[in-house]
Amino acid sequence: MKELRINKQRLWDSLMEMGDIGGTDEGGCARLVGTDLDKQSRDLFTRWCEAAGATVSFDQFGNMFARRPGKNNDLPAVCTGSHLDTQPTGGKFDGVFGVLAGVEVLRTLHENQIETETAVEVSVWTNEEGSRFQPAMQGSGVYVGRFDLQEELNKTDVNGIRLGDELARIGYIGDAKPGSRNMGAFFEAHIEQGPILEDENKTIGVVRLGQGIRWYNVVIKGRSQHSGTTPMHLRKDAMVATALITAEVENIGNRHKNGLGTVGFMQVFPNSRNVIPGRMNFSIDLRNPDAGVLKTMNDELLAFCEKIAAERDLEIEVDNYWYFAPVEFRLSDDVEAAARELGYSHMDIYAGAGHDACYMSDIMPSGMIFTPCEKGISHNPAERTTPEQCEAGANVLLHAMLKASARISQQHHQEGSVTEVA
Ligand code: HGY
Ligand code: MN
Ligand code: MN
Repeated sequence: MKELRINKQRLWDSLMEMGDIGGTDEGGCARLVGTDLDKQSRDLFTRWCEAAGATVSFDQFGNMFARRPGKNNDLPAVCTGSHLDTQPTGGKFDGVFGVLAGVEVLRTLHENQIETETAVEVSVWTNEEGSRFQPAMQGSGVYVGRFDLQEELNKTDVNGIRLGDELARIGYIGDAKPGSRNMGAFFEAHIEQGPILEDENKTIGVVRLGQGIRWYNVVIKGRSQHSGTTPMHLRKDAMVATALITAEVENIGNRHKNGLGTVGFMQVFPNSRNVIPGRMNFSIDLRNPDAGVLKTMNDELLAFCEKIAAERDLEIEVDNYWYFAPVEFRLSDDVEAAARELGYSHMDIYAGAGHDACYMSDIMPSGMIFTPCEKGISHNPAERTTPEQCEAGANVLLHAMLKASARISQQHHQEGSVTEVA
């Protein structure tokens, strides 16, 4: 088994073929959850997995599972997966590399007629990006019980379209209850989406931790008035308050070690050139690998918004509707051992982006494998990586999964029953 390797060209060709579904002129990909393009990508994933001897099913939230049986199918399966949905101006590799690395594992096992100790599964998680519908990592969050299924199916996009209706329309609402599968280990391969591996000239990132994230919806209510007749000192201008808070989000990010603060989404009402904006809706994204620092950043933000509301006599609602604490990956030693045995340069790293593996860690030991991306650019059509980097990540995934599968089986024979593989 040690000599087993994935097929680099086949993986790369699949990445390019999948990237054509929603492909953009700038070489990126725009494939939002619940769209016809999402359906096409899911259908293609299904065809590929079935051709590799797996059976594909999906649950009530559209999360997909391609299952390849092993020697003992009563044991918890070893799983991998990521997401096929992209940002509106995304690249071809964010999420998709992890899914297709999993498909390449299935193909490699199938063509070499390898019977794994446990079943192997490749999953596709609905709406990881959190762009069209919020929050991010919605599908894995529903699966592990962080979010309520119905509540999330009822989420609507900016046009009032309901996610549940879109998933039904594209034929990806299944019968299975999310969270009902017998899984014992989860790995996710993903491009780093940052510049560190490239900068350190390392091929593999052994991800030890996923950083904490806080997302906010902010609504500022002032008063719409004529821009030509309202003296400056009599205004209740929601836009200026938004600008001050946006600048403070940057200050909060800069003020704290590893602090990150972003305002990425904004709606202006009435959004007319000669009307003082009376209402603003916008997003705030705060991140930090240290839960305590992230809480301090949160407190500073809330205090600043209160100050602006009082000084400018505005109504400011700050809803911290999504939070997840930093998470340690318990299977990172398998990732490191696989990288070392395969002779790939590697280093410890932490995940700046949220990933489905962060939630899967709630219910089973998980691990992540990072591979470099050019200049660390991601969430951008210029997102690039190479066939060799994808090959390395998929080979590490294959061997980390084989290690975990053998360990689950070994534990079973020693202890009689296995619930998870730490
Ligand atoms: O927001 C994130 O970090 C991820 O891309 N959903
Ligand atoms: Mn991703
Ligand atoms: Mn992403």
